[in-house]
Amino acid sequence: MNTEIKHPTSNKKLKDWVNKMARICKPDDIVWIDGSEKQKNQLEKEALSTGELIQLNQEKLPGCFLHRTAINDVARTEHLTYICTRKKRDAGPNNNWMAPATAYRKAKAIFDGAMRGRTMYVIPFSMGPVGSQFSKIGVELTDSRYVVLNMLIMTRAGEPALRQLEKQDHFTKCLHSKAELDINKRLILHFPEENTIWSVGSGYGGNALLGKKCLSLRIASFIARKERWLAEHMLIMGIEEPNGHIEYIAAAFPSACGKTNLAMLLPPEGLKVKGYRIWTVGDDIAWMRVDSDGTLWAVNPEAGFFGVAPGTNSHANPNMVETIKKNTIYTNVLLKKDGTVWWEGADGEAPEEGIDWQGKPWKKGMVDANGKPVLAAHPNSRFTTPISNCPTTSFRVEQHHGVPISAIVFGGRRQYLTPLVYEALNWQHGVFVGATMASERTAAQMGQVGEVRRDPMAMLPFCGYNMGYYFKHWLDMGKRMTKPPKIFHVNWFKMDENGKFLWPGFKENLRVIEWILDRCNNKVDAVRTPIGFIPRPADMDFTGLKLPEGALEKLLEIKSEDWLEELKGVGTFFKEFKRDLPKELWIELEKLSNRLKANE
Ligand code: OXD
Ligand code: MN
Repeated sequence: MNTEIKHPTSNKKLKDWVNKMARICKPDDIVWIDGSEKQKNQLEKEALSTGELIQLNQEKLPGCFLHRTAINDVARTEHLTYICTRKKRDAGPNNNWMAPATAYRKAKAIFDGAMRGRTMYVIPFSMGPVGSQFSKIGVELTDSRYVVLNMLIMTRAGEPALRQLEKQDHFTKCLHSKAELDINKRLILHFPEENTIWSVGSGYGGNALLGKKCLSLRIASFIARKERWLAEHMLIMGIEEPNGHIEYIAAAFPSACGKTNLAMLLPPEGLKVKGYRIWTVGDDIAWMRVDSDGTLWAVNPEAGFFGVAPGTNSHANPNMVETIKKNTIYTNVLLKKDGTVWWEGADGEAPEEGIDWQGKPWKKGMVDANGKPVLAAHPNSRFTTPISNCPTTSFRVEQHHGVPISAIVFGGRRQYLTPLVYEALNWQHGVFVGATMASERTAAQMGQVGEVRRDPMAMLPFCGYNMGYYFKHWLDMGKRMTKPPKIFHVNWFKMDENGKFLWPGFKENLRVIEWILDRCNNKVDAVRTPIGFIPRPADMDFTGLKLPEGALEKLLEIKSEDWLEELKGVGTFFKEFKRDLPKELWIELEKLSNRLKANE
């Protein structure tokens, strides 16, 4: 390697670190990413020649490419993901923990010489608008062109971030190498006390695009507690009322609950006549701060969407269908003969044939040796696409101040227990509602169908420290606000006794959000129940929607005996945190239990 490489920065800490990491990884060359179109085109050209990317039909999908990952590298590998704090207790029962010295030693052995014969790209990037008080700068070193091209979509990468590093010394040090893409030599390590991430052996987005889950959630959540703000796994959307006034909400859902679809929904016909419009600020991550006015403000730190392809179609998400027509990188989907792409649940008929996500010839109706359909696209196939492509992108995504949050919405997938919507009694109770969030497994997931999995605030795989401290931090944040957002819980997935969904979901969800905003603006009263406030049916607008007879009653039904049973599971979950669980949550559990018993 050319050891005399001239780095385009005067930041000594940055130069020293790049040199030190290069001595470990031993790349043939080092290239700094400047964010220019020219450099991007050059990288695309190289990626096409190495086979990392396949060019798609440029007439139908301009600026779009296809990438295939290794077959065993198709999702986040949570069992290989670690939080490496000095004290194990600080990582908490919610994380895998490794001592920092052990983690560095193990990973160094894999990183050693891993970039021989390759280029090390240095990507300076900003999460959040460059220079905003919300924003954080990171620098990712990687030997993957696919990672560089995705980071250019997902973050604000290049010159402006580099210029910011002339003014500040603190940045998240992100080291990534594909190495051998060997699952046995794969580690995703976070060192929150050193603002450092080391990821090796994977090229999958969630493991390799280090600005996303690793920085914006795991490392950011740790920093946020120290700096007294919130880094959350939440969408941010604006709802414009007919008079032009826009209210913003932030919402957290576990995977497979339609977070991206909700973030950019089109109003249903019946409400469209009222003049509502939805504005998308973000679909996955929210960074939120208490402003001088005592309210909560939020930005989306990302600049793109990393969406799941299967199931994306004009019914579920017409805006996303529009968004991914240009400048998009598709990963692990079917390549059609005409150079376009397809996945299960895409618009229209399945094509007769194509090349599947593994690069093998595929034919419609194909089955494997066990008679099971051969999937054209991997169930976790993805697209990476700029947020600016989206027809509903909020004009405030680049505003340094972010958007004011009126409501925080938690959600889960529960067949029988949880009503369509309820409002927490106050902030402390709302934190309890978030901390007890859970979803049932669907047939699409491994394990027992219907089994309840706890996923507090949808942050279980993403909280970079002990969640007991995290709950306490949430409680403290509430005390710092003079006008905290109201907290709600929604469940789009309630079923009748025959296993039929009671609520149509998708765009109709706006009717629930309308009620939520009416509550925030004190426009409607509500029914107080043991679990919180639920709507009076007359306060929800069902224009143009005909629910089956009795459906609304079932959607809003609360069965005390079922909730008391649920609380047993909650208690078991809380006990995992031992003395680190804030006493306020035990108090909320007891109060809820008493209210339910009084209601029996
Ligand atoms: C994601 C996830 O990819 O939550 O956003 O897994
Ligand atoms: Mn996510």
